[in-house]
Amino acid sequence: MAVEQLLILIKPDGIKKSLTGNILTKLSEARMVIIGAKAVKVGKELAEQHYYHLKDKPFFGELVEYIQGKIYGEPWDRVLAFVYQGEDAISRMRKIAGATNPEEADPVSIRGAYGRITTKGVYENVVHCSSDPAEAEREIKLWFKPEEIVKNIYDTQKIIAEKEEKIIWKQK
Ligand code: DAT
Ligand code: MG
Repeated sequence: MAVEQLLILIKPDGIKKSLTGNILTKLSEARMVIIGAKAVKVGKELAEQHYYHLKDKPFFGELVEYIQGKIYGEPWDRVLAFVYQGEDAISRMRKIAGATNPEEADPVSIRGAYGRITTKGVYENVVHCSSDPAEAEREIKLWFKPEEIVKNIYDTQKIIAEKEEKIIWKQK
């Protein structure tokens, strides 16, 4: 067994249904550690990059809008992003999350208990869970900056960024 890390997202439907606590409780049964956590308002580019492997599917446009929470609007149009680390983390967390199709997922899994398919055919399956170590690394690097993760999990490099625009807290 190897120590792995993965990206978990609580999708906008999970936030709208006020399931954050329930989801984190279920995930905590796996006894893994959270090494990164934040709320993200998902832009189109991030959404498309996250789901790039599905770009040729007929449901891609709706999937991109769903992860952005467009159908729900303010204040549900965001996701909560987490990086978890633990032994065999990916397969164990995917088991707790359940199958992609919420109608086919184990009823006690997160997706089985809380997911649904909309009349438009969108799988509102409440959480995202990385599928393998390579995807996990790609997704974690897409969603998090090195300094947002409390542990060094991938190699980093230092650069001098000149003329980089940055927003900082206003001085009083
Ligand atoms: P997973 O999220 O279980 O890793 P995936 O990567 O194959 O599954 O697909 C990503 C998301 O796309 C999934 O959470 C829901 C949506 N999706 C997948 N297959 C679908 C389908 N046949 N119809 C509608 N949405 C689908
Ligand atoms: Mg996937």
